Amino acid sequence: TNTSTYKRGAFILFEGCDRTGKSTQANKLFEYLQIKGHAVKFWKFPDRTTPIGQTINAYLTNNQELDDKAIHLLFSANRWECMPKMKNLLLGGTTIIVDRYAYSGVSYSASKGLDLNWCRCSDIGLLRPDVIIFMDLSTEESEKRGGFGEERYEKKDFQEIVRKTFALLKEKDDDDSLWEVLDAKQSVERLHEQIVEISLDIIENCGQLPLKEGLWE
Ligand code: FDM
Ligand code: MG
Repeated sequence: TNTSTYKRGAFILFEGCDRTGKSTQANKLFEYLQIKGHAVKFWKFPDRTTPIGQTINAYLTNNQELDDKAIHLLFSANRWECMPKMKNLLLGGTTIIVDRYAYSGVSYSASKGLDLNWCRCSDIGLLRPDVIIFMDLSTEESEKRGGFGEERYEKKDFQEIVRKTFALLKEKDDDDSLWEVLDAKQSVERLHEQIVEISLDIIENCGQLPLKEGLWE
């Protein structure tokens, strides 16, 4: 029998287009794990609290214009600046639930016409998620959910392209088994049940494995 009690935390990532229920489900999972006594933390990208994040916020709220490549690199830098903290949490046994990451980074930027492989470069080497919970919803359905907001990118035609780019990214991913694609049209409760099952399994099984570094390497 294994007498070791040490377990690292799991890196559970939520990805998908706008209005697919990512934040709702990520928060529900966070509350569930907290109540069950897990050490858990919630992280959202972009992290708008840092100086880089504040520039990203100004861009997203249409208060600042930036070259497509420049803003792409800022989104990426915003992840890199969080790596030391995230790494320490995971090594310390805390599970992190992350709302968006490099997959959004590449999908949104490439959907503007930037080269997909160029877009991946700046995120190579980041921590790897243990699972990607991909909330999949047709753009018609997401639009029905009270409509898109006022931020840059929150437009039906653009979201349509982003959804296709996400699909392409999954198809090209060597780590295809990381992806759990969920039909986001299901009820909040039904989705939550599936996400809890997936997450408990990941938390249980990744604990003894070393931290996964080197995204897309
Ligand atoms: N977004 C998010 C990007 O374009 N690149 C990135 O690297 C990340 C993390 O920012 F439209 C886009 C996706 C979305 C916007 O995200 C803000 P939220 O989750 O809707 O706040
Ligand atoms: Mg949004």
